[in-house]
Amino acid sequence: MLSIKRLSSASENFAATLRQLLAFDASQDESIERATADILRQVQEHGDTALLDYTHRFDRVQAESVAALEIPKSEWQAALNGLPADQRAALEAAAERVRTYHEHQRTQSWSYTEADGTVLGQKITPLDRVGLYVPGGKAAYPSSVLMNAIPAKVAGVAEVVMVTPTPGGVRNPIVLAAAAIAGVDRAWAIGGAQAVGALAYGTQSIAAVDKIVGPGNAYVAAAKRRVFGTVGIDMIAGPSEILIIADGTTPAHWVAMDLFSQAEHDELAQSILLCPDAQYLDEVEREINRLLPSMPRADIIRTSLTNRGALILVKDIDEACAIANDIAPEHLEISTENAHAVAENIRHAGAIFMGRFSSESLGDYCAGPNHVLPTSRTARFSSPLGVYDFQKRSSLIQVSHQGAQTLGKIAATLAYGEGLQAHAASAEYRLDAANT
Ligand code: HSO
Ligand code: ZN
Repeated sequence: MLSIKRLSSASENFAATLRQLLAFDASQDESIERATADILRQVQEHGDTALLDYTHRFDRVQAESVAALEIPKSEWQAALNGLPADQRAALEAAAERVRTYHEHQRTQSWSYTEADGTVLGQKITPLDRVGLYVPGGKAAYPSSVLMNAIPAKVAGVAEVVMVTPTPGGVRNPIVLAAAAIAGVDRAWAIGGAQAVGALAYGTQSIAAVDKIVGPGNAYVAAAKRRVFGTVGIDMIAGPSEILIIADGTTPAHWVAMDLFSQAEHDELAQSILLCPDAQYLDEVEREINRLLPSMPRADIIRTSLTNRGALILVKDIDEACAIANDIAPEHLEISTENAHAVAENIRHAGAIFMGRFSSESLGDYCAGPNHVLPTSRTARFSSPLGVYDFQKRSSLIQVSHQGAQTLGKIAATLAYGEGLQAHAASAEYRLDAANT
């Protein structure tokens, strides 16, 4: 039997208990910090040599040059051709849907002209070069390659390069196939903090990028944090989360499996169910216990649900929405009648899945929206990864002769107020009065 917490919003200490449940120790490990700082310094100072060294040491891959670690396009193509037909078709269908969705996110440059002829606007430009980190081993998700690379390509990024560790030299063919489908431009078999350093600072063989995206282990996360500022980064993702609001109309085993679908990612993942019907919560708990033994990742699911999961009895769906807004989950499933109307009350969630047929797993792979989402309550202020993360904005200012008269006086007055004589003079030079 699995002991998942049963809570009730009516209990006196509910608020404190919920806080405790959500708390997640994000403190950085000192030894990882030190090791990462050292690796980054070595890569910055010694470039290719350091990269080769670490790749030998950590991945047991001995290469003569960084060029030899580049994974040639022919190998990606072979990986794609070697996929079972259904895998390939599914990857291609997912990529197509993700592309179509993200095409809706493209923003346009804009400008407007004032009465005196002054033109003001905003120009959108894609980033030049983006680096995509893809973890090796268990957490190498081809779906994440699509979710990271496609929005960059839709944004118009000229060069998307991928790095991925290949411990023991073993390359993941589905990751390579996904890179081919997503339109990644180049890839190297390197990983860890050293790969992040190579992307951030550039080496003799690898040109520096402007932004690094993609998930990674604690060393990769620490390295991304450290290089932020030299390059942009997407986010430091925490463990996956799912929150389900149910009214009892969805089959209980569907909901149980949805909770599992996040829990199976890792022991720290968080799966929570909110429902106003105690009997339905009992039913879901029974289904959890019935289904668990059949899951290949039962151990991970059990740990995650026991330590961080909960089935919570709420007063009604309105209260469930209020609690959901407080939790600000990465994924919210509204498994109720009239889910669309319920969603009107949701302000904070990375992705909102409405209705019993919208399982999070469909969103993880192929619905179209991105599966890189804000975790650990950051949905209060941040958004899914999107095309906008690969574009930037420049302000446009073209002041007319007439505009310079009005603006010149305002600017000069403010500049004198700030004690900045050169600012004032440069505005005043452009006043007609100054030139008569
Ligand atoms: N649910 C994960 C993404 C993913 N799921 C990849 C399966 N593969 C993000 O929280
Ligand atoms: Zn998932």
